[in-house]
Amino acid sequence: MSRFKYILGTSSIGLSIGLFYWNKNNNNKKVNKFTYDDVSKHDNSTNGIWVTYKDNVYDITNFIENHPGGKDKILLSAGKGLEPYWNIYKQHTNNSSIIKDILTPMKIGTLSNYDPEKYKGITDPYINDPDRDTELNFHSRSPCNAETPKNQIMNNWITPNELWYIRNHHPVPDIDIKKFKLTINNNSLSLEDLKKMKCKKVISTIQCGGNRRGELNNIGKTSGTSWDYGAISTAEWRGVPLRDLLINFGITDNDNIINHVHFEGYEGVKSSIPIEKAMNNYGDVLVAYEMNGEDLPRDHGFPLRVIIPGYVGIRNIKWLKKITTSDKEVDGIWQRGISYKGLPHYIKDANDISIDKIAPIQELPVQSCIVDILPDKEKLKIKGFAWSGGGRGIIRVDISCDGGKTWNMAELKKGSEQKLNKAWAWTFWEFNTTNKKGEIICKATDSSYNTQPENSEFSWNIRGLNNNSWHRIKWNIK
Ligand SMILES: Nc1nc2c(c(=O)[nH]1)N[C@H]1C(S)=C(S)[C@@H](COP(=O)(O)O)O[C@H]1N2
Ligand SMILES: [Mo]
Repeated sequence: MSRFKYILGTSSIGLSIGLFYWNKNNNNKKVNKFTYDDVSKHDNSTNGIWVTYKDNVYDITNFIENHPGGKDKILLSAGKGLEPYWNIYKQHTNNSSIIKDILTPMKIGTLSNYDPEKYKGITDPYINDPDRDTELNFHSRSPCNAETPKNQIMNNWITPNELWYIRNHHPVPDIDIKKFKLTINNNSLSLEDLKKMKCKKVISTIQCGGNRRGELNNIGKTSGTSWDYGAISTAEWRGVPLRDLLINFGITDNDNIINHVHFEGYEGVKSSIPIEKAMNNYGDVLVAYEMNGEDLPRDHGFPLRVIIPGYVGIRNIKWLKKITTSDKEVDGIWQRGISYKGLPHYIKDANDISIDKIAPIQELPVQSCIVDILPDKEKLKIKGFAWSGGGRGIIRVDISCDGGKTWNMAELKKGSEQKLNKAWAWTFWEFNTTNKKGEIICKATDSSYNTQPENSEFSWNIRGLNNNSWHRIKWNIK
Protein backbone atom coordinates (compact mmCIF):
# COMPACT_ATOMS: atom_id res chain seq x y z
CA MET A 1 0.00 0.00 0.00
CA SER A 2 2.70 2.48 1.00
CA ARG A 3 4.78 1.56 -2.04
CA PHE A 4 1.76 2.19 -4.25
CA LYS A 5 1.28 5.64 -2.74
CA TYR A 6 4.93 6.45 -3.39
CA ILE A 7 4.62 5.61 -7.07
CA LEU A 8 1.49 7.76 -7.40
CA GLY A 9 3.32 10.60 -5.63
CA THR A 10 6.31 10.61 -7.95
CA SER A 11 4.21 10.36 -11.05
CA SER A 12 2.19 13.43 -10.01
CA ILE A 13 5.45 15.38 -9.45
CA GLY A 14 6.51 14.25 -12.91
CA LEU A 15 3.20 15.47 -14.28
CA SER A 16 3.46 18.92 -12.70
CA ILE A 17 7.08 19.35 -13.88
CA GLY A 18 5.88 18.42 -17.34
CA LEU A 19 3.05 20.95 -17.13
CA PHE A 20 5.48 23.62 -15.94
CA TYR A 21 7.71 23.11 -18.98
CA TRP A 22 4.73 23.01 -21.27
CA ASN A 23 3.57 26.35 -19.82
CA LYS A 24 7.02 27.81 -20.09
CA ASN A 25 7.37 26.91 -23.75
CA ASN A 26 3.88 28.02 -24.47
CA ASN A 27 4.33 31.55 -23.02
CA ASN A 28 7.92 31.70 -24.10
CA LYS A 29 8.92 33.05 -20.69
CA LYS A 30 9.28 31.62 -17.23
CA VAL A 31 6.99 33.00 -14.53
CA ASN A 32 8.98 33.71 -11.38
CA LYS A 33 7.18 33.30 -8.09
CA PHE A 34 7.79 35.66 -5.16
CA THR A 35 6.28 36.19 -1.73
CA TYR A 36 5.26 39.52 -0.18
CA ASP A 37 8.32 39.07 2.01
CA ASP A 38 10.65 38.73 -1.00
CA VAL A 39 9.18 41.89 -2.49
CA SER A 40 9.55 43.87 0.75
CA LYS A 41 13.35 43.46 0.58
CA HIS A 42 13.37 45.41 -2.68
CA ASP A 43 12.63 48.84 -1.28
CA ASN A 44 16.06 50.41 -1.80
CA SER A 45 18.51 51.27 -4.55
CA THR A 46 20.94 48.46 -3.62
CA ASN A 47 18.43 45.63 -4.05
CA GLY A 48 16.32 47.48 -6.59
CA ILE A 49 12.78 48.84 -6.25
CA TRP A 50 9.97 46.32 -6.65
CA VAL A 51 6.24 46.87 -6.32
CA THR A 52 3.15 44.68 -6.66
CA TYR A 53 -0.21 45.28 -8.24
CA LYS A 54 -2.83 42.56 -7.68
CA ASP A 55 -0.83 39.30 -8.02
CA ASN A 56 1.92 40.75 -10.25
CA VAL A 57 5.45 41.78 -9.27
CA TYR A 58 7.26 44.60 -11.08
CA ASP A 59 10.84 45.89 -10.98
CA ILE A 60 10.48 49.67 -11.34
CA THR A 61 14.10 50.61 -10.48
CA ASN A 62 14.77 52.27 -13.82
CA PHE A 63 11.40 53.99 -13.94
CA ILE A 64 11.31 55.98 -10.69
CA GLU A 65 13.33 58.98 -11.93
CA ASN A 66 10.85 59.50 -14.74
CA HIS A 67 7.68 59.04 -12.72
CA PRO A 68 5.53 62.03 -13.75
CA GLY A 69 4.14 62.38 -10.22
CA GLY A 70 7.61 62.56 -8.68
CA LYS A 71 10.20 60.09 -7.43
CA ASP A 72 9.28 60.67 -3.76
CA LYS A 73 5.67 59.70 -4.38
CA ILE A 74 6.35 56.44 -6.19
CA LEU A 75 8.98 55.48 -3.63
CA LEU A 76 6.25 55.39 -0.97
CA SER A 77 5.17 52.12 -2.53
CA ALA A 78 8.67 50.58 -2.74
CA GLY A 79 8.58 46.94 -1.66
CA LYS A 80 4.79 47.05 -1.32
CA GLY A 81 1.50 47.08 -3.21
CA LEU A 82 0.58 50.02 -5.46
CA GLU A 83 -3.09 49.76 -4.47
CA PRO A 84 -3.11 52.05 -1.39
CA TYR A 85 -1.40 54.79 -3.42
CA TRP A 86 -3.35 54.27 -6.61
CA ASN A 87 -6.37 54.71 -4.42
CA ILE A 88 -5.10 58.26 -3.80
CA TYR A 89 -3.75 58.81 -7.32
CA LYS A 90 -6.70 57.46 -9.27
CA GLN A 91 -5.35 58.55 -12.65
CA HIS A 92 -3.52 55.18 -12.65
CA THR A 93 -6.53 52.91 -12.35
CA ASN A 94 -8.61 55.16 -14.63
CA ASN A 95 -6.09 54.70 -17.41
CA SER A 96 -5.68 51.12 -18.64
CA SER A 97 -2.61 51.99 -20.73
CA ILE A 98 -0.62 52.57 -17.53
CA ILE A 99 -0.82 48.87 -16.75
CA LYS A 100 -0.49 47.71 -20.33
CA ASP A 101 2.23 50.06 -21.61
CA ILE A 102 4.16 51.12 -18.51
CA LEU A 103 3.86 48.37 -15.89
CA THR A 104 3.66 45.20 -17.97
CA PRO A 105 7.12 45.64 -19.58
CA MET A 106 8.56 45.82 -16.02
CA LYS A 107 6.83 42.63 -14.81
CA ILE A 108 9.25 40.12 -13.31
CA GLY A 109 6.85 37.58 -11.82
CA THR A 110 3.80 36.87 -9.70
CA LEU A 111 3.02 36.50 -6.01
CA SER A 112 2.89 32.95 -4.66
CA ASN A 113 1.00 34.08 -1.55
CA TYR A 114 -1.31 36.64 -3.23
CA ASP A 115 -4.04 37.89 -0.91
CA PRO A 116 -6.75 39.87 -2.73
CA GLU A 117 -7.94 41.26 0.64
CA LYS A 118 -4.57 42.68 1.63
CA TYR A 119 -5.22 46.28 0.51
CA LYS A 120 -9.02 46.30 0.84
CA GLY A 121 -10.94 48.76 2.98
CA ILE A 122 -8.88 51.90 2.51
CA THR A 123 -11.01 55.09 2.54
CA ASP A 124 -11.04 57.36 -0.50
CA PRO A 125 -8.92 60.42 0.31
CA TYR A 126 -10.92 62.47 -2.24
CA ILE A 127 -14.07 62.22 -0.19
CA ASN A 128 -13.67 65.82 1.08
CA ASP A 129 -13.03 67.44 -2.30
CA PRO A 130 -15.43 70.34 -3.01
CA ASP A 131 -18.50 70.07 -5.27
CA ARG A 132 -17.81 71.28 -8.77
CA ASP A 133 -19.79 72.83 -11.60
CA THR A 134 -20.98 69.99 -13.85
CA GLU A 135 -20.40 72.18 -16.93
CA LEU A 136 -16.64 71.85 -16.49
CA ASN A 137 -14.95 69.55 -18.95
CA PHE A 138 -13.58 66.80 -16.70
CA HIS A 139 -10.50 64.78 -17.64
CA SER A 140 -10.28 63.15 -14.22
CA ARG A 141 -11.98 63.58 -10.86
CA SER A 142 -9.48 62.25 -8.38
CA PRO A 143 -7.34 64.27 -8.61
CA CYS A 144 -9.58 66.83 -10.29
CA ASN A 145 -8.44 67.94 -13.74
CA ALA A 146 -11.08 69.92 -15.62
CA GLU A 147 -11.20 72.51 -18.40
CA THR A 148 -13.24 75.66 -18.64
CA PRO A 149 -16.20 74.75 -20.91
CA LYS A 150 -15.46 75.96 -24.45
CA ASN A 151 -18.87 77.51 -25.02
CA GLN A 152 -18.22 79.76 -22.01
CA ILE A 153 -14.71 81.01 -22.72
CA MET A 154 -15.58 83.95 -25.00
CA ASN A 155 -18.57 85.00 -22.84
CA ASN A 156 -16.31 85.92 -19.97
CA TRP A 157 -13.10 87.91 -20.32
CA ILE A 158 -12.85 87.38 -16.54
CA THR A 159 -13.63 83.71 -16.00
CA PRO A 160 -16.25 83.15 -13.26
CA ASN A 161 -14.76 81.20 -10.35
CA GLU A 162 -16.99 78.15 -10.84
CA LEU A 163 -15.95 77.89 -14.51
CA TRP A 164 -12.23 78.21 -13.90
CA TYR A 165 -10.14 75.27 -15.06
CA ILE A 166 -8.93 73.05 -12.21
CA ARG A 167 -5.61 71.29 -12.09
CA ASN A 168 -4.95 69.41 -8.86
CA HIS A 169 -2.23 66.85 -8.21
CA HIS A 170 -3.71 65.53 -4.93
CA PRO A 171 -6.84 65.69 -2.80
CA VAL A 172 -7.82 69.29 -1.94
CA PRO A 173 -6.38 70.08 1.51
CA ASP A 174 -8.91 70.79 4.24
CA ILE A 175 -7.36 73.75 6.04
CA ASP A 176 -8.46 74.98 9.46
CA ILE A 177 -8.37 78.75 9.08
CA LYS A 178 -7.89 79.29 12.83
CA LYS A 179 -4.69 77.29 12.86
CA PHE A 180 -3.52 78.57 9.49
CA LYS A 181 -0.01 80.08 9.34
CA LEU A 182 2.11 81.17 6.43
CA THR A 183 5.83 80.93 7.07
CA ILE A 184 8.36 83.18 5.37
CA ASN A 185 11.88 81.97 6.10
CA ASN A 186 11.72 81.75 9.92
CA ASN A 187 8.74 84.06 10.43
CA SER A 188 5.12 83.13 10.64
CA LEU A 189 1.98 85.08 9.79
CA SER A 190 -1.73 84.47 10.26
CA LEU A 191 -4.27 85.28 7.58
CA GLU A 192 -5.36 88.27 9.67
CA ASP A 193 -1.81 89.61 9.79
CA LEU A 194 -1.66 89.37 6.01
CA LYS A 195 -5.01 91.04 5.48
CA LYS A 196 -3.82 94.03 7.52
CA MET A 197 -1.01 94.69 5.05
CA LYS A 198 -1.32 96.93 2.01
CA CYS A 199 -3.02 94.97 -0.75
CA LYS A 200 -3.11 95.16 -4.52
CA LYS A 201 -5.36 93.84 -7.30
CA VAL A 202 -3.91 92.17 -10.38
CA ILE A 203 -5.76 90.67 -13.36
CA SER A 204 -3.81 87.66 -14.54
CA THR A 205 -4.43 84.75 -16.88
CA ILE A 206 -3.09 81.37 -15.79
CA GLN A 207 -2.36 78.67 -18.34
CA CYS A 208 -1.30 75.13 -17.55
CA GLY A 209 2.01 74.10 -19.15
CA GLY A 210 0.14 71.11 -20.59
CA ASN A 211 -2.60 73.14 -22.31
CA ARG A 212 -3.20 71.71 -25.85
CA ARG A 213 -1.28 68.53 -25.01
CA GLY A 214 -4.08 66.52 -26.61
CA GLU A 215 -3.10 67.76 -30.09
CA LEU A 216 0.46 66.51 -29.52
CA ASN A 217 -0.88 63.08 -28.65
CA ASN A 218 -2.14 62.84 -32.23
CA ILE A 219 1.49 62.96 -33.35
CA GLY A 220 2.99 60.70 -30.71
CA LYS A 221 2.26 59.64 -27.19
CA THR A 222 3.12 62.09 -24.40
CA SER A 223 2.52 61.73 -20.66
CA GLY A 224 -0.05 63.65 -18.62
CA THR A 225 -3.62 64.88 -18.96
CA SER A 226 -4.69 65.13 -22.58
CA TRP A 227 -5.84 68.77 -22.35
CA ASP A 228 -7.53 70.51 -25.24
CA TYR A 229 -7.20 74.33 -25.19
CA GLY A 230 -9.35 74.99 -22.09
CA ALA A 231 -6.64 74.75 -19.39
CA ILE A 232 -6.47 78.54 -19.30
CA SER A 233 -8.58 81.09 -17.36
CA THR A 234 -8.43 84.68 -16.12
CA ALA A 235 -9.24 86.29 -12.76
CA GLU A 236 -8.77 89.43 -10.75
CA TRP A 237 -6.68 88.48 -7.74
CA ARG A 238 -6.30 90.48 -4.55
CA GLY A 239 -3.51 90.04 -2.05
CA VAL A 240 -0.22 91.29 -0.66
CA PRO A 241 2.66 91.99 -3.07
CA LEU A 242 5.35 89.36 -2.49
CA ARG A 243 7.95 92.12 -2.78
CA ASP A 244 6.47 93.92 0.25
CA LEU A 245 6.46 90.71 2.30
CA LEU A 246 10.06 89.92 1.42
CA ILE A 247 11.21 93.47 2.21
CA ASN A 248 9.25 93.29 5.46
CA PHE A 249 11.27 90.24 6.44
CA GLY A 250 14.64 91.74 5.62
CA ILE A 251 15.26 90.84 1.98
CA THR A 252 16.87 93.71 0.09
CA ASP A 253 17.24 94.53 -3.60
CA ASN A 254 20.47 93.37 -5.20
CA ASP A 255 21.14 90.71 -2.59
CA ASN A 256 24.12 88.68 -3.82
CA ILE A 257 23.18 85.36 -2.28
CA ILE A 258 19.46 84.93 -2.93
CA ASN A 259 18.65 83.74 -6.44
CA HIS A 260 15.28 82.05 -6.04
CA VAL A 261 12.11 82.18 -3.97
CA HIS A 262 10.53 78.81 -3.11
CA PHE A 263 6.84 78.14 -2.55
CA GLU A 264 5.28 75.08 -0.93
CA GLY A 265 1.64 74.06 -0.79
CA TYR A 266 -0.06 72.19 2.10
CA GLU A 267 -0.08 68.93 0.14
CA GLY A 268 3.62 69.18 -0.71
CA VAL A 269 3.61 70.60 -4.25
CA LYS A 270 6.61 72.93 -4.63
CA SER A 271 7.98 75.37 -7.17
CA SER A 272 10.28 78.38 -7.34
CA ILE A 273 10.78 81.59 -9.29
CA PRO A 274 13.87 83.76 -9.80
CA ILE A 275 14.41 86.58 -7.30
CA GLU A 276 14.33 89.12 -10.16
CA LYS A 277 10.64 88.34 -10.77
CA ALA A 278 9.80 88.08 -7.05
CA MET A 279 11.28 91.48 -6.16
CA ASN A 280 10.22 93.33 -9.32
CA ASN A 281 7.87 96.13 -8.35
CA TYR A 282 6.32 95.87 -11.80
CA GLY A 283 6.26 92.05 -11.74
CA ASP A 284 3.01 91.99 -9.71
CA VAL A 285 3.67 88.74 -7.85
CA LEU A 286 0.96 88.43 -5.19
CA VAL A 287 0.24 86.31 -2.17
CA ALA A 288 -3.46 86.27 -2.96
CA TYR A 289 -6.47 85.61 -0.70
CA GLU A 290 -9.21 86.77 -3.09
CA MET A 291 -10.29 85.66 -6.56
CA ASN A 292 -12.84 87.83 -8.39
CA GLY A 293 -13.95 89.51 -5.16
CA GLU A 294 -14.47 86.31 -3.14
CA ASP A 295 -12.31 84.29 -0.79
CA LEU A 296 -10.27 81.87 -2.88
CA PRO A 297 -12.43 78.79 -3.63
CA ARG A 298 -11.03 75.57 -2.15
CA ASP A 299 -10.12 74.19 -5.58
CA HIS A 300 -8.10 77.31 -6.34
CA GLY A 301 -6.03 77.41 -3.17
CA PHE A 302 -8.09 78.50 -0.13
CA PRO A 303 -6.98 80.35 1.90
CA LEU A 304 -3.81 81.52 0.08
CA ARG A 305 -2.06 81.06 -3.22
CA VAL A 306 0.79 82.81 -4.93
CA ILE A 307 0.08 84.49 -8.27
CA ILE A 308 3.04 84.74 -10.64
CA PRO A 309 1.73 86.76 -13.60
CA GLY A 310 3.10 85.65 -16.95
CA TYR A 311 4.46 82.36 -15.62
CA VAL A 312 3.36 78.77 -16.25
CA GLY A 313 0.46 77.47 -14.10
CA ILE A 314 2.53 75.27 -11.78
CA ARG A 315 4.44 78.24 -10.32
CA ASN A 316 1.14 79.64 -8.97
CA ILE A 317 1.24 77.43 -5.86
CA LYS A 318 -2.16 76.90 -4.20
CA TRP A 319 -2.78 76.25 -0.48
CA LEU A 320 0.44 78.16 0.11
CA LYS A 321 2.06 77.40 3.46
CA LYS A 322 5.71 78.25 3.08
CA ILE A 323 7.91 80.83 1.31
CA THR A 324 11.69 80.45 1.48
CA THR A 325 14.52 82.39 -0.14
CA SER A 326 17.50 80.45 -1.43
CA ASP A 327 20.56 80.53 -3.66
CA LYS A 328 19.16 77.53 -5.57
CA GLU A 329 15.96 76.45 -7.28
CA VAL A 330 13.61 74.34 -5.14
CA ASP A 331 14.08 70.56 -5.17
CA GLY A 332 11.47 68.27 -6.60
CA ILE A 333 9.91 67.03 -9.77
CA TRP A 334 7.95 70.20 -10.62
CA GLN A 335 11.02 72.46 -10.68
CA ARG A 336 14.15 70.41 -11.24
CA GLY A 337 12.64 67.16 -12.48
CA ILE A 338 11.09 66.26 -15.78
CA SER A 339 7.52 67.45 -15.12
CA TYR A 340 7.98 70.98 -16.47
CA LYS A 341 11.02 70.65 -18.71
CA GLY A 342 10.40 71.28 -22.36
CA LEU A 343 12.55 68.78 -24.27
CA PRO A 344 13.30 68.86 -28.00
CA HIS A 345 11.08 66.90 -30.40
CA TYR A 346 13.86 64.43 -31.26
CA ILE A 347 14.26 63.19 -27.67
CA LYS A 348 11.97 60.16 -27.37
CA ASP A 349 13.33 58.84 -24.06
CA ALA A 350 14.07 61.05 -21.05
CA ASN A 351 16.97 58.76 -20.10
CA ASP A 352 18.81 60.05 -23.17
CA ILE A 353 19.22 63.52 -21.71
CA SER A 354 20.40 65.13 -18.44
CA ILE A 355 17.19 66.66 -17.18
CA ASP A 356 19.02 68.81 -14.61
CA LYS A 357 20.80 70.68 -17.40
CA ILE A 358 17.52 71.77 -19.04
CA ALA A 359 15.92 75.03 -17.84
CA PRO A 360 12.47 74.68 -16.26
CA ILE A 361 9.50 76.31 -17.98
CA GLN A 362 8.79 79.68 -16.34
CA GLU A 363 7.45 82.44 -18.65
CA LEU A 364 5.25 80.82 -21.28
CA PRO A 365 5.51 81.33 -25.04
CA VAL A 366 2.88 83.18 -27.11
CA GLN A 367 -0.40 81.31 -27.56
CA SER A 368 -3.70 81.81 -29.41
CA CYS A 369 -6.77 79.67 -30.05
CA ILE A 370 -9.92 79.71 -32.15
CA VAL A 371 -12.90 79.23 -29.83
CA ASP A 372 -16.20 80.20 -31.51
CA ILE A 373 -17.28 80.00 -35.14
CA LEU A 374 -20.70 81.66 -35.36
CA PRO A 375 -22.89 82.06 -38.46
CA ASP A 376 -23.79 85.78 -38.70
CA LYS A 377 -26.08 86.53 -41.70
CA GLU A 378 -23.97 85.95 -44.84
CA LYS A 379 -20.80 85.84 -42.79
CA LEU A 380 -19.07 83.81 -40.15
CA LYS A 381 -17.89 85.47 -36.98
CA ILE A 382 -14.78 83.84 -35.55
CA LYS A 383 -13.73 84.53 -31.97
CA GLY A 384 -10.75 83.52 -29.90
CA PHE A 385 -8.11 84.48 -27.38
CA ALA A 386 -4.39 85.24 -27.46
CA TRP A 387 -1.94 85.50 -24.60
CA SER A 388 1.78 85.45 -24.01
CA GLY A 389 4.01 84.87 -20.99
CA GLY A 390 6.19 87.46 -19.28
CA GLY A 391 3.56 90.19 -19.59
CA ARG A 392 4.26 90.51 -23.33
CA GLY A 393 1.15 91.99 -24.88
CA ILE A 394 -0.43 90.74 -28.09
CA ILE A 395 0.35 93.07 -30.98
CA ARG A 396 -1.31 91.06 -33.75
CA VAL A 397 -3.37 87.95 -34.47
CA ASP A 398 -3.22 86.60 -38.03
CA ILE A 399 -6.08 84.54 -39.41
CA SER A 400 -6.35 82.35 -42.48
CA CYS A 401 -9.68 80.86 -43.54
CA ASP A 402 -8.32 78.78 -46.41
CA GLY A 403 -5.75 76.58 -44.72
CA GLY A 404 -2.92 79.13 -44.86
CA LYS A 405 -3.09 80.42 -48.45
CA THR A 406 -4.33 83.94 -47.58
CA TRP A 407 -4.08 85.81 -44.31
CA ASN A 408 -5.67 88.81 -42.61
CA MET A 409 -5.47 90.56 -39.28
CA ALA A 410 -8.06 89.91 -36.57
CA GLU A 411 -9.57 92.79 -34.63
CA LEU A 412 -8.12 92.89 -31.12
CA LYS A 413 -10.82 93.35 -28.47
CA LYS A 414 -10.89 93.26 -24.66
CA GLY A 415 -7.39 92.93 -23.22
CA SER A 416 -5.72 94.91 -26.00
CA GLU A 417 -5.86 98.00 -23.76
CA GLN A 418 -3.26 96.46 -21.40
CA LYS A 419 0.27 97.89 -21.28
CA LEU A 420 2.42 96.01 -23.78
CA ASN A 421 5.00 95.05 -21.14
CA LYS A 422 2.58 94.26 -18.36
CA ALA A 423 -0.19 92.42 -20.18
CA TRP A 424 -0.80 89.65 -17.66
CA ALA A 425 -4.27 88.84 -19.02
CA TRP A 426 -5.35 87.45 -22.37
CA THR A 427 -6.55 89.50 -25.35
CA PHE A 428 -9.77 88.51 -27.09
CA TRP A 429 -10.00 88.84 -30.89
CA GLU A 430 -12.64 88.61 -33.62
CA PHE A 431 -12.63 88.06 -37.36
CA ASN A 432 -15.38 88.00 -39.99
CA THR A 433 -15.25 85.90 -43.15
CA THR A 434 -17.57 84.91 -45.99
CA ASN A 435 -15.83 81.54 -46.44
CA LYS A 436 -18.27 78.83 -45.44
CA LYS A 437 -15.94 75.88 -45.34
CA GLY A 438 -12.29 75.09 -45.09
CA GLU A 439 -9.61 75.33 -42.43
CA ILE A 440 -9.29 78.31 -40.10
CA ILE A 441 -5.85 78.97 -38.67
CA CYS A 442 -4.78 81.52 -36.08
CA LYS A 443 -1.37 82.65 -34.89
CA ALA A 444 -0.49 85.53 -32.60
CA THR A 445 2.58 87.75 -32.30
CA ASP A 446 3.60 89.28 -28.97
CA SER A 447 5.35 92.54 -28.06
CA SER A 448 8.79 90.88 -28.42
CA TYR A 449 7.78 89.90 -31.98
CA ASN A 450 7.78 86.26 -30.96
CA THR A 451 5.21 84.32 -32.91
CA GLN A 452 3.73 80.81 -32.82
CA PRO A 453 5.43 77.92 -34.65
CA GLU A 454 3.60 76.42 -37.62
CA ASN A 455 4.17 72.74 -37.03
CA SER A 456 3.16 70.75 -34.02
CA GLU A 457 5.59 68.01 -35.19
CA PHE A 458 8.42 70.21 -33.97
CA SER A 459 6.55 71.38 -30.88
CA TRP A 460 6.04 67.76 -29.84
CA ASN A 461 7.96 66.73 -26.71
CA ILE A 462 7.68 63.71 -24.43
CA ARG A 463 5.96 65.61 -21.63
CA GLY A 464 3.58 67.34 -24.06
CA LEU A 465 4.33 70.84 -22.73
CA ASN A 466 4.23 74.32 -24.28
CA ASN A 467 2.18 73.42 -27.32
CA ASN A 468 1.66 76.78 -29.02
CA SER A 469 1.70 75.67 -32.64
CA TRP A 470 -0.77 77.34 -35.05
CA HIS A 471 -4.29 76.52 -33.91
CA ARG A 472 -6.38 74.99 -36.71
CA ILE A 473 -10.06 74.15 -36.98
CA LYS A 474 -11.80 72.61 -39.99
CA TRP A 475 -15.38 73.69 -40.47
CA ASN A 476 -18.22 73.45 -42.95
CA ILE A 477 -21.35 75.55 -42.45
CA LYS A 478 -24.18 74.56 -44.77
N1 LIG B 1 -0.32 73.31 -4.14
C1 LIG B 1 -0.59 73.15 -5.45
N2 LIG B 1 -0.45 74.19 -6.27
C2 LIG B 1 -0.70 74.06 -7.59
C3 LIG B 1 -1.09 72.80 -8.14
C4 LIG B 1 -1.26 71.72 -7.23
O1 LIG B 1 -1.64 70.60 -7.61
N3 LIG B 1 -1.00 71.92 -5.90
N4 LIG B 1 -1.28 72.67 -9.50
C5 LIG B 1 -0.53 73.64 -10.32
C6 LIG B 1 -0.83 73.57 -11.73
S1 LIG B 1 -0.04 72.37 -12.64
C7 LIG B 1 -1.62 74.51 -12.34
S2 LIG B 1 -1.82 74.51 -14.01
C8 LIG B 1 -2.33 75.52 -11.55
C9 LIG B 1 -3.83 75.35 -11.74
O2 LIG B 1 -4.53 76.29 -11.00
P1 LIG B 1 -6.11 76.20 -10.91
O3 LIG B 1 -6.49 74.82 -10.47
O4 LIG B 1 -6.53 77.26 -9.96
O5 LIG B 1 -6.62 76.47 -12.31
O6 LIG B 1 -2.06 75.46 -10.18
C10 LIG B 1 -0.76 75.06 -9.83
N5 LIG B 1 -0.58 75.13 -8.40
MO1 LIG C 1 -0.40 72.76 -14.89
